[in-house]
Amino acid sequence: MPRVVRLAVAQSGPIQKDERRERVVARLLAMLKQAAARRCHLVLFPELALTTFFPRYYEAERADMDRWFEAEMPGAATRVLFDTARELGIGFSLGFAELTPERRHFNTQILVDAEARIVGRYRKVHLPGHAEFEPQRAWQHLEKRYFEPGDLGFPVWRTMGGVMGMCICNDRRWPETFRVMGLQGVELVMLGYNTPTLNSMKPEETAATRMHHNHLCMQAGAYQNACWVAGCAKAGDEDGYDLMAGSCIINPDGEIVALAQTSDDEVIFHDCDLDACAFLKQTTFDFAAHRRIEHYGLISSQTGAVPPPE
Ligand code: CDV
Repeated sequence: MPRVVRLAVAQSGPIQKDERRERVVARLLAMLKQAAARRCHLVLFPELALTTFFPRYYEAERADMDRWFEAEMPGAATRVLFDTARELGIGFSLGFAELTPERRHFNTQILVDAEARIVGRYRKVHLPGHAEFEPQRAWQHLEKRYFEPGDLGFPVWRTMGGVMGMCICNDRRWPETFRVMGLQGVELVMLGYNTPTLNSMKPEETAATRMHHNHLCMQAGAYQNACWVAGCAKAGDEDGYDLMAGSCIINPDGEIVALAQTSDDEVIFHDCDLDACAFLKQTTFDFAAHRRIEHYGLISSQTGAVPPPE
């Protein structure tokens, strides 16, 4: 029997600063129901799916940003998502800003099974941007101010018929992200993203080039680790700042098999045959047969590049 996960990627359109959680959750619910009507097993929502992309705003007092965080999951506003998913028998993966009981702040994504149990939790490891206000930027990206780096590594979970992993936005640009999950036999990696359409430090970089980077790194991650990859954008104009769309599902050959056409709420679907990972995992990317770890030491012993002396 093939192991087919019918996957929905529920791209979000923009969320404005004053949009209440309840209204956002209603939008997510509408997409969850669309996916259930198409008999999907699993729906992927974006990074920080419940709020506007608040790290673009500077706040001198960090605690004043706690209103963007969820101290409970599910909480009052999100419980309906869990209850409805359980009734419909559909799993989902959701990104949100997590405030722990110890008052730690993480950019988090969870994996929820068809019984509405949280079976996986990932906390973003690669936090882009900066911690202080930087006037030279066209807009701010203060993830390093409001979050601490994830403390859970890149785990994978055997659930919903396959081996599932997650990462978040900037993580997709780092081959290490996918390889650590590849080394655990991952078959489907789900990630959400909030990526500005333009570069705050390089105005001449085109939106097309940035979309190319977006897809390039996810396609490479899929192929080089022989797994499915799904990327879910929060897209469109948030408070005058445009986020790219381009949500997609990528097969283990690195090919895009489903692609969002709009910059708004939009659900795309694909039947992901997890057994399609096996061929490359057993041949070109049979890690046990071909990897040469005696030459990879620098990857985990050094962060910055050190060119040879002049
Ligand atoms: N949310 C993100 O992590 N965004 C980054 C941007 C700032 C480059 C990304 O890698 O898409």
